[in-house]
Amino acid sequence: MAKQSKIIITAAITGATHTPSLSPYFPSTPEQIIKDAVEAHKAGAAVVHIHARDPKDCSPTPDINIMRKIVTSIKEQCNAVVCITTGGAVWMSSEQRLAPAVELKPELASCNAGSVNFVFADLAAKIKNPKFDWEIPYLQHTNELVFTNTFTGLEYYLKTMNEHGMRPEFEVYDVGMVNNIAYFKEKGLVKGPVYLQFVMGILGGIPATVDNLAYLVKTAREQIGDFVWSCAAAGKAQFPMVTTALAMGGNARVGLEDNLYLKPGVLAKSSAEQVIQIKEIAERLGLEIANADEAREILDLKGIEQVNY
Ligand code: KMH
Ligand code: ZN
Repeated sequence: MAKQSKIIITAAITGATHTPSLSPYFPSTPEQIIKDAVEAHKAGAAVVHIHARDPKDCSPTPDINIMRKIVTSIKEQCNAVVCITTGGAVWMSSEQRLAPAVELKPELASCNAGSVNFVFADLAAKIKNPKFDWEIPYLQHTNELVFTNTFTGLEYYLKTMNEHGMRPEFEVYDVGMVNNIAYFKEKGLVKGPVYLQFVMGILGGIPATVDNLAYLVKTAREQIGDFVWSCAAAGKAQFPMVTTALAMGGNARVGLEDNLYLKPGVLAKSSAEQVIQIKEIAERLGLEIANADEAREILDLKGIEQVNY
């Protein structure tokens, strides 16, 4: 596969981990998610990764109509590549998680490449006066849950994505998941180019270290062969890891889904602030930033005119 000429910056906007009381800048209503995504794109993010949240209480929701409203408004305001989540929240069923992507048929959709403990209970201790009653029990409950992605589920997700021309963005939380992707590639269910998002530092997954990132990339080269890759990391590991990824020839994911801070002790006022910071770092490394259409080229996406929203 030809060396990538420009790097893809992804902005993951809201996710299903952080809750509104953890930061006054956290985008947790549909309007705030739309605004943060469009600003992040204007700041240099070719791709925006989108989860839906309920306007009533800012909680993660599988509601297709809310997701449609968010991605439609983003499309009306810019030509960013929208990556719709199929991970949703840890408590959602496999069907609930996949339904928005099936209905809206985006160019890119996340595909979580295996099961993992996905624990962020310790965040609860940071909330003194919760805005909503659900926040603290929601965070603490992750101690009880497993983020389930069975082989049957993965096969169903891949067949569904292939059927609707969606490119899977494989979320890889640990090295065993590289082998899972290789297994489904062998079965002919993974169509090229293979796009890996190494999501590091989740409690339950691979720790966010440089050695581990090198190990993930090495294992993927051995098991998968050609692939495009990107790196994201939780919390304070975010910028050290995504900077390392750029130096290693990878791409970068930032955004308030993964980290609420711009630097230790300084809350980020938007995902765009993190995009601007990683863009500066990339340019100092002599790298050029791909715009949305160049990202479409690199990932061989079906095109924004082919989506169903
Ligand atoms: N919220 C996590 C449980 C995805 O977007 O596909 C999963 C997640 C991954 O955010
Ligand atoms: Zn996500």
